[in-house]
Amino acid sequence: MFVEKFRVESPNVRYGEEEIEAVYHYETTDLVHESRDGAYQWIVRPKRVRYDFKTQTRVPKLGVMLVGWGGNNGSTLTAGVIANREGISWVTKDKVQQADYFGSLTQASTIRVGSYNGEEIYAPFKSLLPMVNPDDIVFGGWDISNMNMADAMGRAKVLDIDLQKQLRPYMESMVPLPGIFEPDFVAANQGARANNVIKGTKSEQVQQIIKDIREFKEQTQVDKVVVLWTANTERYSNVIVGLNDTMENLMASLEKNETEISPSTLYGIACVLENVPYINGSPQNTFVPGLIEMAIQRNSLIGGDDFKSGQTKMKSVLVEFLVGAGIKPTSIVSYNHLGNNDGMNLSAPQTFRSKEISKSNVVDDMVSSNGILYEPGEHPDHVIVIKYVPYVGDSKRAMDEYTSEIFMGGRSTIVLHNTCEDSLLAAPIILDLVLLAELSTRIQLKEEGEGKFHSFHPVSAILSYLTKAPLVPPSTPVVNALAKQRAMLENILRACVGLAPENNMNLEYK
Ligand code: NAI
Ligand code: DG6
Repeated sequence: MFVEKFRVESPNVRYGEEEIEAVYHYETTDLVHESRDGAYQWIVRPKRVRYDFKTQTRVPKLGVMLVGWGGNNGSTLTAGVIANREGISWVTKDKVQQADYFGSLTQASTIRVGSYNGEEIYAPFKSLLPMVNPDDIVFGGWDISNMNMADAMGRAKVLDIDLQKQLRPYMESMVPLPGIFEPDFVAANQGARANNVIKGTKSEQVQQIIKDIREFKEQTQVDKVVVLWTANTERYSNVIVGLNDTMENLMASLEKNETEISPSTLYGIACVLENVPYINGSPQNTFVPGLIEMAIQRNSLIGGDDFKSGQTKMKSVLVEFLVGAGIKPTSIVSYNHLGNNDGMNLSAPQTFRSKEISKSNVVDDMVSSNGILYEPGEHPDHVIVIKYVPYVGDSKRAMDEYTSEIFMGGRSTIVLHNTCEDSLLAAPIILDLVLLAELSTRIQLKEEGEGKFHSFHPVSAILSYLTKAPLVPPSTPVVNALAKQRAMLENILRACVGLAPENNMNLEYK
């Protein structure tokens, strides 16, 4: 059964005018490795830690500034939100289609709130805590191409033409601000697009981005801004001692106009200086150590890397299932071909390499979780291939072959073929990233014994479900398994209203 909303009644929860306050008992374990009777053994000690959470209930008017606004993802997301806001429907060859938010975790998925008369009761994910309604987001941003958003939507060739015609009047006057461009960081084939660029030194470019954010806030009268990179995949920047390894060195390099600071890092510096959340939807190492240090010092939210849309989501589900079932994946081969501008940019070896890295690491935690199947250091063969095939446009083809060892030396091979519309998968993920980033800045917590409330760690691991290579605070384990990532996010939001984590035990029926 489905309910639209619910409210928790408990001595541990108080819904106030300004805040929801909750006391939550975190059940966890302490592990000790100690010598007893001459032999080392692991001791596990269950422990219970009290946490207090408070969540501001006033939902701000949110501005979202996209870097690469005029690209396929940026134009598709903007169009999709306007279509939802205006209640637009359009005619396809099959039916009259209504605008929706399918593919968004916050807008189109549910959580289980309990059972009633033997029936499971579900409510929208977004009903857990007050969240920004995506229809109310004000969009803006930068692009190195000066095309207005209506034409950009046409260039992307993603949305049905009847829908595009209805959206044009809303989007024609939206024009991206000039962006920071450095040809060396992207494929040479992207240069032809760059007719809208910020001139000057790197330091001046950062100042311009800060000015743009302030002016956007002023003009749109939004309360908060989130900035998200959905521009071209860049090559990795070199991490060099003295250049970008510490905050101090990064800022000194900025003043020296060092060429190795990438555009995505420059936008990041501007956002951190301005205390505006900044999320990286592409695979490159935007968050060099110096920028991470700076975000931590200034307590400014950063999140990334690389939207997790199709193939990688499937991979993190499938490999978790196989390894969790005691089956040993030994070879994983993933092919993609696509024909959009992203595909064209990825046809250069250095940008492909960034994507290869973020697509390759996603099975590491699952493999290392099972010492019965894998020797220390052993890893399945894992190959990533991406080819540019202009004709298929945004309709990406993803083909995967998983070979595994099963009982008694047997082999099992699973082959998947997915035809998917790349930007229609990515747009709702962008929405979730900005909505959850905004929400997480309204949550404060304190652990038993801590005097003061504080915000979540600025390196936002709670966004992991949405990214291929989750950026996590230093010395934090990276979790790629999709079900665990979703459970982490859902359970943290449940804790904010004093609800126990979803444990699926159903003991009341046992
Ligand atoms: P796109 O190529 O259509 O759009 C990128 C836009 O960024 C272009 O309009 C370009 O002019 C602009 N741009 C390039 N450099 C810029 C800069 N320095 N400053 C401002 N604007 C700049 O690409 P698409 O399909 O929208 O993808 C965007 C990014 O998202 C890519 O890096 C892609 O790898 C990543 N991504 C996409 C996924 C998907 O399913 N669509 C999934 C995972 C990641
Ligand atoms: C080719 O892989 C193009 C990419 O930008 C992908 O579309 C994107 O990284 C999505 O990857 P995945 O693995 O999440 O489907």
